[in-house]
Amino acid sequence: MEPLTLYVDTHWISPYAMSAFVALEEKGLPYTVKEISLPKLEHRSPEYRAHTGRIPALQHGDFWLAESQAIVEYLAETFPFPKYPRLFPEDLKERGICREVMSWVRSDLMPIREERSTATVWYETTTKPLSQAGVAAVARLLAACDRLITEGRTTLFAQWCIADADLTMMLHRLNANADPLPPRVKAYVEANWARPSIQKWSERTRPAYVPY
Ligand SMILES: N[C@@H](CCC(=O)N[C@@H](CS)C(=O)NCC(=O)O)C(=O)O
Repeated sequence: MEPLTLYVDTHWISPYAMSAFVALEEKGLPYTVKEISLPKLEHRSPEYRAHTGRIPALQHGDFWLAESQAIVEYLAETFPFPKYPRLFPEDLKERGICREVMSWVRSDLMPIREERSTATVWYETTTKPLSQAGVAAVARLLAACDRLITEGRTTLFAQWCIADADLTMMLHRLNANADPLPPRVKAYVEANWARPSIQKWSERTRPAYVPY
């Protein structure tokens, strides 16, 4: 197998890098991680820019790929089931919803991403109340969870899929900052946060935080 390298941020707070990392872990693939410092603008170095200039990036042999969702899909298709565990549901409708959730958490809910940044998850939590826009975004997120998360189940579908990791990251921004969540959603996020692939990312030793 050609070597796989994942490029992540030195603070390990990029939710996009986390998604790619979880995908590699869940596939059980051998890989190495290289850290790129965003505060030191290492991603703007001519060498790194010649490849993607972005975090995360995956290097597979001499092939480079950016965009976390593209990385996850590339891993799913390059290392398919049944030799490797699934990242996406087998059922096409469930797979569609898995991709819908992945795209949605990457493109929407900006007030949550800003007011409950991932730095508040791994560095200092915040007690700052959410703005009106933040409250509205949380309401939309919880309305979606109401549709998506079945009582008593800790995965979106019968089996875990990569959207569970992405949705969990979005919800954990709230849970880590003691923003109230309905019991069903709290049980979902806490069960997923305990998943070994996510814990492996979460438990990294992190350097002091440098805002960027
Ligand atoms: N849509 C991208 C977002 C990635 C992203 O925003 N990466 C940031 C760090 S978390 C980055 O590379 N910033 C540096 C830059 O764009 O110059 C993905 O899903 O991978």
